[in-house]
Amino acid sequence: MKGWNGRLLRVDLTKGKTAVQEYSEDLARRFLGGRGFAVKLLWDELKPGTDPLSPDSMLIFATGPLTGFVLPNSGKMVVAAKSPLTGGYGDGNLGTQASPNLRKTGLDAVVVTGKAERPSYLLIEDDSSEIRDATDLWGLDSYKAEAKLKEDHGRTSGALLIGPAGENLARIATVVSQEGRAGGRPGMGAVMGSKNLKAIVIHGTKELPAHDPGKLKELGQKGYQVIMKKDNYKFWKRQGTMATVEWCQEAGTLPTHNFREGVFDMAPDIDGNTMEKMVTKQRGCPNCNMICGNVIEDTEGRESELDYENVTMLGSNIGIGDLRQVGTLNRMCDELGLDTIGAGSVIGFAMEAAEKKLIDLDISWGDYEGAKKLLEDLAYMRGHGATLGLGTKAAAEKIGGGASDFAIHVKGLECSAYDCHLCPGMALSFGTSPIGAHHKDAWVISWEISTGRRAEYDPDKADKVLEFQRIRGGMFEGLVTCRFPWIELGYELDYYPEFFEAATGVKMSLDDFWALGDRVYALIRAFWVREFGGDWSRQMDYPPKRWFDEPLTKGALKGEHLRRDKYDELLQVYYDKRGWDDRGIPTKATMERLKLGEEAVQLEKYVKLS
Ligand code: PTT
Ligand code: SF4
Repeated sequence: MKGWNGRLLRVDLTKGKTAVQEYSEDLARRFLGGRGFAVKLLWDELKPGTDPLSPDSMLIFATGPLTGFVLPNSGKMVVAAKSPLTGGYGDGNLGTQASPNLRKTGLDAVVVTGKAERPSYLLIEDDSSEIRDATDLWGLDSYKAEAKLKEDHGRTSGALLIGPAGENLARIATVVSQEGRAGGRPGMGAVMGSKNLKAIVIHGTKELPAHDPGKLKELGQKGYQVIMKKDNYKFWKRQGTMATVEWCQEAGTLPTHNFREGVFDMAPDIDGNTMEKMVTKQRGCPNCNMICGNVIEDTEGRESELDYENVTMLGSNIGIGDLRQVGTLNRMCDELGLDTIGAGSVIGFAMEAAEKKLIDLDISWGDYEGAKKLLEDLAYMRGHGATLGLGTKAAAEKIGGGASDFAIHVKGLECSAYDCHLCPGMALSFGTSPIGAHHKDAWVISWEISTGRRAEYDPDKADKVLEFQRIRGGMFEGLVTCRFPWIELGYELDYYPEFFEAATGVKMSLDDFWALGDRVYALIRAFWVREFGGDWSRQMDYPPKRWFDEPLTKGALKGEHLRRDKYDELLQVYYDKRGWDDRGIPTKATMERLKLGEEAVQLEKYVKLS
């Protein structure tokens, strides 16, 4: 096999052993890499009902066949596990030096099981791998721990870490890297913490095995040039994802006060234009020429790398309109290893619960000091943080008194930063995302608004969600490269089959990639259904209750809300297009068509397939 290394590293922390394993060509061809590998390994090897925070759980770091080659934006990696936040499949995608380094050790993925007796880190250097003592790193924030590891193992190594949040099993803990990259929103940091694994340090020096290295080099060079000539390139380099604040405010979709409203009075104070005046430097992922991490100084003069989601969830969603204060909260999340979206959502939820006197917590909208304190408590799972750190859904269930009505999540994963009172397409995207309410798979909101969203529930919205899920959730999460060249600058998708063929020697058309995406989606859905059994229902594909029942009270969209019956019809259109039954479960025929016949037989042990 070219393109793929064909090997993964097995790490059993209980036994203190590591072993390299060759994997089959069938796995590569049927599941490609990244998310595809992750779900297939979890499906085959994780016993249904396993506690995600027990030693039996699996934590997977997976690259894809394009990762690490000198091609546009190929420095990404998928981190996946059964989620302790949702109880279903969970993953995230981060850009880090650890990605190309892993590939250059001759590996494509690392699968961690067991639990180390004491705090440990894993060191992978070309052909050697070793579990080392991390007692002196445990308790350190991610910046300090990474600095120490880099001091010991060199600046060219890559490190994946957890902060105190992961150590203390906060269910909204992520994996972090490079002072500002983070991935694994559905609690992947907690899974790592439950294994007593503080970090993975990777250093690789091998040549990546390309099918046609000359062609790949030529395509890569051309790719970077094409990207630089795109119309939006210069503006992107200035604002990155932060431009979204302004247009979301204009469109009335900016998450505000725990998604009660879609406009925020102080939005201009936290938008991309304000940020531009404050930027001190930019950071990004490896192999990228459109780097988008804009760094500002926070209230204490420390660096904080901003992105749209971070700024709005820790800004407008909790009523804070000072970008340096938002920068501090963002920096704290990176240090503590908390997901900014989860944290901003939980804090907004807590502010509303306090306002409604459902919890005895001294915090209110815009309360910066209160938010800082709560972030610490969330990461250390102490005080109110012990409940709120379980995530919005679980916390609301514990608090009771109607708190679930304003818990903003799907399947337990907090919503990314798009208010959907009048965006049924984006609501469907959140509803059917394979990990809970994340925008990563089908970010249809820009299309929906630009094409006149008042044709509200047209079936073409289901088509768009499906199309984006295939491209973003299927192809990009399988090849494991950043999707921003395509979605942000219009870099043509046709380049990707060319890259893939030069890397692997395998011809795949875009349609083949879509079929691959459908296969991965069906298996992820099967995983959820296997975990939830009789508790699974189509209601799990519904967006938060608030968007149906509580109309907006401000701005041009005042009075708007989602319609339940119409949403349900749109969901059915989506199911029909996917070949899933009216419970949202792939039919037997669909599974067979997608070359998941064996998996269908296994699934039938848990649920009768249509
Ligand atoms: C991603 C989610 C996002 S999505 C953001 S900002 W975004 C938040 N970032 C966080 C952060 O930072 N620190 C922190 N402690 N928590 C954070 N939580 C939030 O996590 C990220 C970019 C971005 S910025 C996006 S959209 C794109 N995402 C991609 C993706 O998912 N797949 C892919 N093939 N390419 C992508 N390119 C873009 O990458 P999750 P990063 Mg992230 C600091 O992880 O779990 O998927 O959630 O990886 O390296 O930081 O790059 O407006
Ligand atoms: Fe990373 Fe941004 Fe470059 Fe994508 S565009 S690879 S997120 S720096």
